[in-house]
Amino acid sequence: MTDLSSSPVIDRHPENPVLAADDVPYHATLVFNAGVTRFQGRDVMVFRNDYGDAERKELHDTNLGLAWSDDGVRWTVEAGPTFSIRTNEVRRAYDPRLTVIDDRCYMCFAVDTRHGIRGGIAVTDDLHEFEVLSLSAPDNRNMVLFPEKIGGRFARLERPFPVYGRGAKEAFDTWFSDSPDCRYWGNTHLVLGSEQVPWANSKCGPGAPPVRTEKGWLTTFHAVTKVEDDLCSWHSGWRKVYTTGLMLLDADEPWKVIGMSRRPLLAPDPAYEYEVEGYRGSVIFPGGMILEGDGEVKIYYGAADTVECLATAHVDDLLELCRPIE
Ligand code: BMA
Repeated sequence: MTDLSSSPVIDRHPENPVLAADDVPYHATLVFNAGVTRFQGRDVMVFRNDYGDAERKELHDTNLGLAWSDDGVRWTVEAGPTFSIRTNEVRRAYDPRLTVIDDRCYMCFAVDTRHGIRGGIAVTDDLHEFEVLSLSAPDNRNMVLFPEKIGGRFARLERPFPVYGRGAKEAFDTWFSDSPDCRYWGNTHLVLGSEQVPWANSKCGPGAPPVRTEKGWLTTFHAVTKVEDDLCSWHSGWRKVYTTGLMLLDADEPWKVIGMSRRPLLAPDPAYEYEVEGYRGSVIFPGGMILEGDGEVKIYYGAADTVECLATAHVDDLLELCRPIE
């Protein structure tokens, strides 16, 4: 099997997980795949909560929880969930991603609908009242917004999943689109084909929203490696390892990859996210990235589709990993 180990430049936080079901003051079972950003002077997290009966390994529904922090490590969860978009057509929203643009907080999310999976974008000024700006055509998800307009336009990464067009394989890729108003999207470009990720043999897609550095946009992506043996999971037959990759995108034409890590930045650790008694072991899914003034980068990720964790690295080390791709 390909070497799926983490880069030595990244450290898992000693207090991981930074958020788990026990921290939530309402019915919570799997708390993971959160969006995290800094908004109005505090760190804010919107997390996915799949709830049900953990002992029976049954899930009943999903909502999105809201938490705040002053240090990015200890989080206080609000009394009830936030944002809901449920209708007869839309079953649930999940995998939120947060980006602050011009002092407003935007949230990308996926929705399962009766007619496919769609990527949504909403905007809020308080994390309680949201205005939905757009919902893509199916199937699309893992959308993330860049934290600034580029050439005067909102910009996003996304992962459509063309089953027929990609030969009925899960060979899904990372794409770019932009928009004058966050409602109408176009100017679509391929960013990263899954075949360009040396350690993956399946799909890749956006992770956390990008951060600006002096060399370009630094961003994580998720990459999937299918393996032959069953992995530790609530349900048998789970054979996908989710890792986190890293790439650097051109500042002005962000569909151009300047460099990419040759190996995973974060891969499930055997004693940690891999064999954890969780929903799907061997899954790491990044959803939040904060660049501090001193160069520390905080990366928040869902682990084993069960808890939310934090890892840190120095921005210079991350930029160093991003080598030109073939
Ligand atoms: C994907 C999504 C993610 C999840 C991942 C691993 O299809 O559902 O939310 O983390 O699978 O289970």
